[in-house]
Amino acid sequence: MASRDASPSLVNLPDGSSFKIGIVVSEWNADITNALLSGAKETLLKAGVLEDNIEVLYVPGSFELPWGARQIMKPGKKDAVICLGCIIQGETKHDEYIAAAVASGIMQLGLMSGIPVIFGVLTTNTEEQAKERAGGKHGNKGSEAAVAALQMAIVRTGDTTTKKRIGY
Ligand code: DLZ
Repeated sequence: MASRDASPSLVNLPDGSSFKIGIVVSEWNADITNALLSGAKETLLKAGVLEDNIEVLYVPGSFELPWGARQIMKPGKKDAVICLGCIIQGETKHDEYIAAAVASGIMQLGLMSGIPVIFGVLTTNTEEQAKERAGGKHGNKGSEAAVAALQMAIVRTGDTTTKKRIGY
């Protein structure tokens, strides 16, 4: 299975105390996306991000995530935006169309705005696989998205001396 060298729970968690983070959450498969949201918020708070500096916006489905991200980032007001969704394969190819559009939209928005937009969208074959990645045996991808957001916020500031925390 593809993975990073170390689980985000083991790497040094960046200091997020100066950051403002937006989180956009899809309401489709809400039990999964709310678990991703819990993981993301928990990680941001552990990194020192202030609760008041975490803004959450719900959108109807994953297809609307790029629009929501554009809405929440209000140029200059966010250091990173996290998109959380869960697209599960069905009888038709809807999952492929939605996932491709969301990935492309998120990438374009990040490049155009200069604000990192993080892809925290599960694209699984089954609900069981999604549960395993939303606090199950494969960890919580919302938490991993939060770590990516913090890392990218630091890269964006160009401040590579930002203090690191050890574990969490
Ligand atoms: C319509 C739809 C379907 C069939 N499946 C999903 C899904 O698995 N995950 C998800 O996040 N959203 C799904 N949607 C909703 C679309 O993302 C979108 O909200 C609607 O097509 C309205 O634009």
